[in-house]
Amino acid sequence: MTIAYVGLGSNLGDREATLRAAIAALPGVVAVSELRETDPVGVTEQPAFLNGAVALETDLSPRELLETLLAVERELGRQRRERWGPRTIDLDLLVYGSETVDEPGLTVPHPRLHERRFALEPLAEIAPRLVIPGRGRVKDLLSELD
Ligand code: GSY
Repeated sequence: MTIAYVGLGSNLGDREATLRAAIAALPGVVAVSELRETDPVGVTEQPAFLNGAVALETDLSPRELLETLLAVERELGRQRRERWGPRTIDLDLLVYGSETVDEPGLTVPHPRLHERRFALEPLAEIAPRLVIPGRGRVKDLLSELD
């Protein structure tokens, strides 16, 4: 079994209900962070996000877990339109144990995790001692953002 970390985000519709439904649909959840409202990063002219993170204990491979996340997003009505635009639900595979993966459509750890406060803060809450493979301790990465 591997512990994997998944980032959650929503900035359309009933954000909290959608994120809670996603958490309920994900297999093997062992920890859930607070959900926090965050200003949009990247395209700033869009509604505020609600973000969080969960830890999962899984025997799925990284690719199978990604497919599971995409299936949950589809179930919850995500339509893929603008790449950086508003979305009802976003589930990002952030970390998969100590593994690194670099394949078409799947990069783990998430390639922008180390620069995203909205992803690092909930991760630090549920896994304060987590080391992000190739990047370092989640707490150090957060303090480097200041
Ligand atoms: O995958 C990230 C989606 N996203 C977010 C987000 O989840 N939270 C915040 N605060 N800004 C964001 N910009 C994008 S794209």
